[in-house]
Amino acid sequence: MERKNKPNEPLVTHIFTADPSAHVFEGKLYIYPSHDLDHDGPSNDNGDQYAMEDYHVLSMDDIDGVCKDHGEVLHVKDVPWASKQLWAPDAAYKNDTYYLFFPARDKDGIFRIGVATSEQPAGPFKAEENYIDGSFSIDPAVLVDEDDKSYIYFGGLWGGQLEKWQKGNFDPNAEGPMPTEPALGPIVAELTPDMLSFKGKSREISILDEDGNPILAKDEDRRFFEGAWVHKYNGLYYLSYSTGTTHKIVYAVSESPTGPFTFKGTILPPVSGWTTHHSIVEFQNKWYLFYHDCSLSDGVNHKRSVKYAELNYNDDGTIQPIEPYKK
Ligand code: FUB
Repeated sequence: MERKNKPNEPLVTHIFTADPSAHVFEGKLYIYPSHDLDHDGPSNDNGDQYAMEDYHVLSMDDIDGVCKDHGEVLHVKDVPWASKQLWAPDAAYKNDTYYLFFPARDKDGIFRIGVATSEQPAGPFKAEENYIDGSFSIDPAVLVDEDDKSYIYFGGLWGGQLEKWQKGNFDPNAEGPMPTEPALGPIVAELTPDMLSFKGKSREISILDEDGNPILAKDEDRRFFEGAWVHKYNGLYYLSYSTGTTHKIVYAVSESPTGPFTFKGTILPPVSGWTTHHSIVEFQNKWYLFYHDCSLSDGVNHKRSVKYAELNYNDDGTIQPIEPYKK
C-alpha cells in the first residue's frame, strides 16, 4: 500500500533526504532536497559527513497524498566544474525553463553555486559548464518576484565557508567576526533575466534588532548561520534562516527583497540532529514549513528526512511558532 503524507513525519523513508526547498509548479508541490548518503564515516565541523553525490526530486499532488520520488535528476559526475558535496539546492521557474541552483565544492575544494536546467520540474537537469561567476559558499535560495526580477540568496558559516570571504576573496585562514561585531548576514545578488549569472556584484544583507541595531555575532539565538529562504506574504519579504549552533529556524521581515531585515522571532525550535534547514510555501490556500530532522536514523546527523508542518500567521503578520513533535 502506498504511504500517505502526514505532518511531522518523513515524506519518504527509502532514502535519507534533507534541506527541502518546496515550490508549486504546474499545480503540484515539488520538493528539491539534498540526498543524504547512508554511510558510517566520521563527522566534523567542516561538514565532511555531508558527502552527497546526487539529487532526487519529490512531488505530491496534495499535501496529504502520496510523495513520489522522481529518482536521480543530477549527479556530481555530470557537473563539469564540481568535485564533491552536492549540498542544499533550490529550484525556480522562468523563461519556460526550470532551474536547479546548487552548491558544490569546485576542483580546489571551494564551495561555489551552479545552475542546471530542465524543461520539466522533475528533471533530469543538465548542468552549465561553469559555476556562476562571483558565486561562493552554500545554500542558494531563489525568489522570482512579482515584478519578474529574480534574486538569489546564499551563504553558510563553518563548512559552508562564508566567513572565508569577508574581504571579497577566499582566505582559508579567515575567522568570523568578533563576538561584539555585527554578525555576517546572508548574501544576495540579482540574477540576470536568463537566470544564469549575477546581474551585478553580490552584497551582504543586514539583519537588525527591533531598535535598528545590527544583530551581533555573539547573539547565537538570532544571528544568521545558514539556510536562508525568502518568501512574500502580504507584500512583505520574510527572510528565514537557521541559527546553526542554537539549532533554530528564525525570521526577519523587510519591505525590500534586499533588506535590511528586522528580526521577528522563532518559527521552529531545535529538532533531532545538528542541522536545521527549511523552506516556506503556499499550496492550495494554506502555508507550509518544510524542514528536516534525524528521527528516521535515530539521530545520526547526516542521515536526515524531510517533513512538513502547517504554518500560520497572526493578524499582524507574525508567524506562529511550530511544535515539531506534536502528537
Ligand atoms: O546538507 C548539507 C548542509 O547541512 C546544508 O547545506 C546546510 O544548510 C545544512 O542543512
